Amino acid sequence: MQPEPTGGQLARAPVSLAPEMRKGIWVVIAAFNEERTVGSVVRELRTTGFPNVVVVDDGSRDRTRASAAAAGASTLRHAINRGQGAALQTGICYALGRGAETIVTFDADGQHCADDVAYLVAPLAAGRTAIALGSRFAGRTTGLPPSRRALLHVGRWFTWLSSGVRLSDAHNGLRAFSRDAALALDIRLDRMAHASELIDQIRRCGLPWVEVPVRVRYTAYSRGKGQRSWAALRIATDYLLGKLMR
Ligand SMILES: Nc1nc2c(ncn2[C@@H]2O[C@H](COP(=O)(O)OP(=O)(O)OP(=O)(O)O)[C@@H](O)[C@H]2O)c(=O)[nH]1
Ligand SMILES: [Mg+2]
Repeated sequence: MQPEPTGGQLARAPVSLAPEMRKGIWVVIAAFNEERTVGSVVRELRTTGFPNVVVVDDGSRDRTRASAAAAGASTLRHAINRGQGAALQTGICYALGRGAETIVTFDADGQHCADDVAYLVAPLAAGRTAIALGSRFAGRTTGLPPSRRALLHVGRWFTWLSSGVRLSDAHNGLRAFSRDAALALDIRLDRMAHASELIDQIRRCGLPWVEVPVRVRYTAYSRGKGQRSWAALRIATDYLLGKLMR
């Protein structure tokens, strides 16, 4: 059996975040049927120095919530499966209510690396921006299937055409928001189209953003569970309908 990718290294200068800054960071994880990975994701974040983690169990049929809680996360649960956008908005509202100064969104399927969070938050800590968007194409991916890579590039062009915002990676779940930016944004598209909706809102609100190179590791598990190619059509339809109904 092939060993699972670790995410590898990225050439970049080390960053250090002041303990006060770390205390104000809340990591929000939307999770749907992720009992196999969510516990280790939460543990990795907490041992990397990010103690405040909230997992929103999005109507899972497995032990996602129990695994997250056992690993030390605060947990919330949607009684029915509503989609990643809705789960993120639930978690962001919770984190704001707990006084978060910075909010980081992070996937539950083990694709992100906890030590990328410091790199994502560093430009916010330095007062250079209000939003940092993780980019796997400015950074590094391991195990990404060619068909998925092609689709992600189509997604970038789609976002560029529809929002006028040119990103190197438009659908990366790893992002950081200042408190004020999180208060200004409001995810209304419940499912995966929220990623394009967020870019639209960032542009409309005139919020400053930067892209930050991060790693995304596709494992056999995450490839098996992740988005199917046909889902892109549904995402585009949801997004365009959302734009019409705004
Ligand atoms: N698929 C799916 N994921 C959800 C849902 N609600 C929350 N999530 C979480 O959203 C995160 C991203 O889901 P993925 O399906 O892996 O989407 P992705 O990472 O953009 O797509 P891939 O690149 O194919 O992995 C994971 O942490 C999921 O557990 C839901 O209703 N469906
Ligand atoms: Mg995934």
